[in-house]
Amino acid sequence: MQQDLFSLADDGGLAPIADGRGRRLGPGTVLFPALAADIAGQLLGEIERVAAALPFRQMFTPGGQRMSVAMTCCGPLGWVSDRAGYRYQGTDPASGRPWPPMPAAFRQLAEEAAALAGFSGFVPDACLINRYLPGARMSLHQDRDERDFSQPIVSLSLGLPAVFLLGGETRSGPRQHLPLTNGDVLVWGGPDRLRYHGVQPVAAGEHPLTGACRYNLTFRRAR
Ligand code: MD3
Ligand code: FE
Repeated sequence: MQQDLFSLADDGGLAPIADGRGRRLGPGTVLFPALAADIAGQLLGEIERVAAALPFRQMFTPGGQRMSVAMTCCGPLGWVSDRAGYRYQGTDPASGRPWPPMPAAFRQLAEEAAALAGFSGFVPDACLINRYLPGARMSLHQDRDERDFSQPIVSLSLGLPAVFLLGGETRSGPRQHLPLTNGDVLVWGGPDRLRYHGVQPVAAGEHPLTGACRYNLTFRRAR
């Protein structure tokens, strides 16, 4: 598997990989600090174009709770949550129309980061864009609506910082607290693909690029 390309650290992690830009956080998890910082402005422009076509909205959990994070999607498939459950589908349920196309700069970044982490050949078919205003959070969960868990997920953070929680394979148990800041790219797959994770409430603040806002993009292979 691709995992063989990884250089496992003797110190239990944090070994530089892929020409020194990445830091290993787990057997299948690599953080690339500020990898996208130089193109953050361009990426934000693309987010604004997607959101002009499909505005951010707060979805509801199957249990009927409104999520604090607002979302939009782009690419062939989008993720939907409502009373019927969680799923990927090819059209926006509100409009019945296809999702906005995935900007080339998004797909390029996702594919490059995945390859740097050892997942060459990753081609995302869905991009979920989460918007966190101060106070918004994401409770501990697994990402398991995708068909093939051998495919990694790539995440990009923009704007205000947040504390990311990285747990294990069960909901209980210890969690790593990991600050994510503007331009950070995180790739996880292989044995880490089903780890529980979440985001602590975003603190109020002002970011020069995004204002009082954090964005997180996740690139997935849903089907
Ligand atoms: C490492 N988003 O959309 S992405 C989500 O910041 C989601 O908006 C978060 O969780 C956000 O489903 C976190 C970073 C992430 C996500 C899942 C992981 C890192 C992970 C699972 C295992 C290991
Ligand atoms: Fe998640």
